[in-house]
Amino acid sequence: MTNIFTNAKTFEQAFVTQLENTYAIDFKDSNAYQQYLALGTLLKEHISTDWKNTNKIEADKRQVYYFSMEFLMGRMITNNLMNAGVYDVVKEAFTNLGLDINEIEHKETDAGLGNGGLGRLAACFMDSVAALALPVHGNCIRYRYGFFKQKIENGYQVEYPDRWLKDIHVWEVRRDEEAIDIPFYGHIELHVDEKGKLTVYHKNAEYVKAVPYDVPIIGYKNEVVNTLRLWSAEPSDRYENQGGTFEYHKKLRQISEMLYPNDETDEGKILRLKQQYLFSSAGVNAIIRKHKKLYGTLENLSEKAVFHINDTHPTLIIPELMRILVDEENMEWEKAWEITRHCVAYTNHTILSEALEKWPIRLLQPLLPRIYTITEEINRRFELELKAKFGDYAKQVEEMCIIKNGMIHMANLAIVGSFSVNGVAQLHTDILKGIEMKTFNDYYPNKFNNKTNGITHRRWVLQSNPELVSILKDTIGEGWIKDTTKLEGLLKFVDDKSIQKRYDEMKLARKQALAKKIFKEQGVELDPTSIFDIQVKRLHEYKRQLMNALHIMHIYNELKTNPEVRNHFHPHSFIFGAKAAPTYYFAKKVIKLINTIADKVNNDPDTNKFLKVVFVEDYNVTYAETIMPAADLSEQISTASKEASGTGNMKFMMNGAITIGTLDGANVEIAELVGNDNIVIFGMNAEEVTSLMASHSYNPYDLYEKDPHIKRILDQLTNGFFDNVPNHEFEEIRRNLLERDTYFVLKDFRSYVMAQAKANKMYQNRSEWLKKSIINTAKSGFFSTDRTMEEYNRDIWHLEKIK
Ligand code: 26V
Repeated sequence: MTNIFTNAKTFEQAFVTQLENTYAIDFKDSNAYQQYLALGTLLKEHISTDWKNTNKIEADKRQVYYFSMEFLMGRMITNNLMNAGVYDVVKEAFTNLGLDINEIEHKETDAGLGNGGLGRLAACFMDSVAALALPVHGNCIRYRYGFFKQKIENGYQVEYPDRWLKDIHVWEVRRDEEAIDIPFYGHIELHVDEKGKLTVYHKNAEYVKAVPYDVPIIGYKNEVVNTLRLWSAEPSDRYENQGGTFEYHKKLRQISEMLYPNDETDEGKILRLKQQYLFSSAGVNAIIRKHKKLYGTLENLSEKAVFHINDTHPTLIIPELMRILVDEENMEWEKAWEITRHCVAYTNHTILSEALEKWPIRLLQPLLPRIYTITEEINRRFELELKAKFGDYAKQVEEMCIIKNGMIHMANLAIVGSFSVNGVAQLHTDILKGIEMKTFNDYYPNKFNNKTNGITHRRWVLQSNPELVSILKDTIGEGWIKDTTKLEGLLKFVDDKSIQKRYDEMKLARKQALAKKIFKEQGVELDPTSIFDIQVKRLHEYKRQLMNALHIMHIYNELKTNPEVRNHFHPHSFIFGAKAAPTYYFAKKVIKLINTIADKVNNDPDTNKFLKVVFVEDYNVTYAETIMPAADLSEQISTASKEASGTGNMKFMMNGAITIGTLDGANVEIAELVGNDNIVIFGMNAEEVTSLMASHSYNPYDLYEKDPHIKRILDQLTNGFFDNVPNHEFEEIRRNLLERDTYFVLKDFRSYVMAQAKANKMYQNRSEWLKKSIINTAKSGFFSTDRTMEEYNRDIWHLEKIK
C-alpha cells in the first residue's frame, strides 16, 4: 500500500478522492463533518498494517489486559494524527485546500466513557504504553451514552444524555466473529461421576451476546498500535428460556446503554453488576480462547497474561477465571487458584470507605449463581487459612474475610485474589499500608506497592500548548517528548529574562484562548491579565469547591467594604468546572452557590474589575485541553488524606501553573519536587486531619463565633445578601458547615485565606512568578505516565517491549 501521508500533495489527492467517492459529491460541496470522517477513515487505513503487525508480533508474548470500567478518552483525532506522525502533512494539505484543521478536529465527539480521574488515568495509560511499545490492551464497555452533558439552567446543574455514538465512531472495528455469550440468572446443577469428576451445568440461563469493538491506540511515532476493546451487549442467538423476547431485548440492551454517572458512592444497582460481569467475563474469555488456540493449555496462563484491574469494578474476573479453570478445564482448585492469583493485579484509587464496593449476596447470587458459589468457596478457604493462623475469633479474620453480613467485599476479594495491590500516590499508599488496609499489609507484606499517577504529556502539552512546545524546542530541544526528565534542562533558563518573557507570553496566549472560549459559550468576559485561578474536577465535598467559593465571598466582602484593599490586590478570575453526580444533592447546591456568587460579583461595578467568577458549563476532556494551559494558579485543596492522588494537579503543573493546595495526594510529591518556594501549601496535613477526626473534638461553631470573617460569610448565605435567591436556598450549606463540617472547610479557612493572599502578592513580582512557573514545568517530568507505566512494568507486569 502506498503511503498517502508522505507529502501534502499526495495526501490532498487521496483526501479529495476519498470524499468524492464516499459521498458522490464534488469536494467543494463537502462539509466539515464529511471531511472529518474522510480524514479518520484514511488514517485508520494508514495505521491498519501497523495494527495487524503489532498483533502478530505480540501474539506469543506476555501481555497485559487493563480492565477498566472507564476510559475517558476525549477526542482521538488530534492525538492519532500526531502519534502517527502525519499531523503536519495533513495540516499543510488542508491549508492548501482552504480547510481549517481545527474546525475539522472539532467535528469529533468527545468520548466521555468515564467519570473523572480514574477514567482519564486509564486513557493516559493507554497513550503511554503504546508510546513505550508495551503490549498492553484495554477492556471496557461500549456505552451508548457516555458521561452526561451538563447544562447550567438558572444556576442549577441539569443533566442531558451524551449521545456520542449518534454519529459514526470512525476509529472502531466491530468484530462479530469474536462475540461471546454471557450467561445470567438460571441455576447450577452439579454432577459428580463415578470417578469423582465434577461437571457443572448452568441451567435456564439468560444469555447476552457481548460483541467487541476494537479501537486502535497509536504509539508515538513507533509503528506500534495497541487495542482498546469495548464490549457491547446484544441479543444472543441462544434462546434458552429467554421468556418474553421483547422484554429480554429491552433489558439486555440496557447493559451497555449508559455509564453510571456516580463515582465514589455505591448505589448497588443490579444493572451495574451486570455491566461489570459482562465486560469482565467477555474480556477474560476472549483472552483465554486466544491463549488456548496458541498453547492448547492454560497451565502457562500466568506467564503470558496479566489482568490488571482498575479499582474493584472488574474484580469478578477472579471468580470468572476460577470458573473457567475449574469447571471448564477440570483443573484442581489449588492449582487453579495458584494460576489465578498470579494473573491478577489490582490498583486501588480511593480511601473513602463509602467508595469501597460491596455487593449484597441477595443481588449477586441469583444473577451469577456459579460466580457466587465460587466466591463463597474462595472465602471459605481463606477464612480457614486465617483461622489457622490467628484463631477462630481473631479480629484479623473478621476484618479480612470476603463475605460478611450478607455482603461481598470486593476490595478484599481483589487483594486476596491478586499478586500486587498498588496505591496511586505515595501518601495514599502509605495510608493504605499503615491504616486502611494495614491488616492485609501485615498479612501479605510484599503485595502492596506504590505507583504514583501521571498524565500523558503528549496530550496535555504537545497537543494542548503550542506556545510552550515552541519554548521547549528553542531551549531544550525535542528530547523531552521521548523522555520527560529532560524537562529539567529548563532549570538553566529560569533566570533568563527572554525565556521568562516567552513564558509570560505563552500564558497570556493560553489565557486569551480560554477567555475567548468562555466568552463565546457563556458570554462572561474575563481579563486575560488577571490571575486565572482554576479548580476543575468532579464536585465532591472532600475536594472542597465550597471552601474556594466561600473565599471568593470573603474577597468580595473585602474589596467592597475596604476600597484600600483594591490598591494591592491583583485582579483575579476564579474559574470552576465540575460535574456533580445527578443524585448528589449537596454537591448540586454548591454549584448553585458558585453560580449565585458569580452573578452577584460579576455584576457589581464596584468590584468587577478586580474579581470575576465563572463556572464553565460541561467540563470535559476537550474543555480541559483549553483550560489546563491557561491557569496561573491550580486549586488542589482537598481535605488532606482524602484525595488519593489527583491528576489535574499534574496537568496544571506541567503547563507552568503554581499549585495552591493541601499536602494531599500527589500534591505532596509536587511540593517535594518544586520545593516550598514554588508552591503554596496551607491547611492541616493528613496526620492532623486523622487525629482531629479520631478525637471527635472539632466544633465548627467555635470558629463561627471567633472569626468575624467566617461569621459574615456564613450569615450572608441566608440573610438576603444574595438577592436573587430565596433566603433558605443555602440553608443546608450553612447548617452543614456549622453542625458537621465533615471536611474541615472552616478549620482550614483562615489558612487558605492567607495562602491566597500570599499567592496574589507573589504574582505581582512578575519575574519571580515566571521563574516559579518555569520551575514547575521543569520539575514535572516525573508526572508523565511514561514514568508511571515504566514503573508498573518494572515492578508488576514484567513485559518485554515490542521490537
Ligand atoms: C467508584 C465507584 C464506587 C461504586 C459506584 C461507582 C463508582 C465509580 C467510580 C469509582 C471510582 C472512584 C475512584 C476514583 O475515581 N478515584 C480517583 O482516582 C484518580 C486516579 O487514580 C485519583 O487521581 C483521584 O485522587 C481519585 O479520587
